[in-house]
Amino acid sequence: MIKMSYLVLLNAALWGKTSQSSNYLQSGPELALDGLLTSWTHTNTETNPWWRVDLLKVYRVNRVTITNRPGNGLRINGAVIRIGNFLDIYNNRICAVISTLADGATATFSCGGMEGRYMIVHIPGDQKILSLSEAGVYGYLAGNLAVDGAATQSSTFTGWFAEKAIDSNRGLQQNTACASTLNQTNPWWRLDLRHIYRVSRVVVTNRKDCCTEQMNGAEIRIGNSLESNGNNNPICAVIPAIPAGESYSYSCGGMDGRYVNLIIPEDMKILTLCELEVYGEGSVLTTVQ
Ligand SMILES: *[C@@H]1O[C@H](CO)[C@@H](O)[C@H](O)[C@H]1NC(C)=O
Ligand SMILES: [Ca+2]
Repeated sequence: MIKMSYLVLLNAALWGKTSQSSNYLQSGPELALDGLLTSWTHTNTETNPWWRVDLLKVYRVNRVTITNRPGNGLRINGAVIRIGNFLDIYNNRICAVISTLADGATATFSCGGMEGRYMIVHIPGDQKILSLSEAGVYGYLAGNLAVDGAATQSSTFTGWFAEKAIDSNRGLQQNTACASTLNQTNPWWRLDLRHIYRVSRVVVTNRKDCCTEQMNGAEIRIGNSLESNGNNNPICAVIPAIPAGESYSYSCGGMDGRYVNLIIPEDMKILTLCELEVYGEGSVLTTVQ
């Protein structure tokens, strides 16, 4: 038996909130996300009907999938797929136009990383009905993943809590926006992203006011193990030094992990960190056998 791990790109639409221009009978907008090809959304016959999913966060959308209803499939002809951040659907950019799609068929539309919180399907024109059996949105989370995580560290210098390195404040105005350990052996800081991500890069900001060497030699480690407090996970990079108040980006080339650690593996060291940002793919690792 081969045991393998692989990344399953989740359909980001699944946790989104749906709406549409009108509901014909009980055919609500959520029926495009119930996984069933035998149920479909259905607007009234109207001018410019639309369907929308709010992904709740901004994604870089690589592709959209649309499954047509099993009958009357010609109604989809001319439907427009848009991605963007605007509630006014026509302000969002067009990813694709569906010329035609066979009854019950699924088509994939490449959106090339268009950024948006909303994916909209609409049909321009009068006397139109919009029906979708299923819709999918696949892509990457666009923002800093760290802000939804939880931080902890090996020890805390008065008031310099671990969370201050994920408070979206790089601490350049006041150093109270930074985290710091006590002077100790192997000081470490850990971020729990709460889900497994494929990390493309980590951005680390050093303090500006003084003591810039309190980052030197820190290893950035990423993985899923909490062995040794997560400090045995694979290394993405070692930070030789970061100038005062600067933010350095470390490319991790798609390391998979839920935990991101910084550790200085030395005696009598203080680890100080003003901000740590994580960027990567919003997907989940699944183990199958
Ligand atoms: C850490 O403690 C050692 C031993 O007391 C001391 O020599 C060293 O200067 C301290 N480091 C810092 C950065 O305070
Ligand atoms: Ca901060």
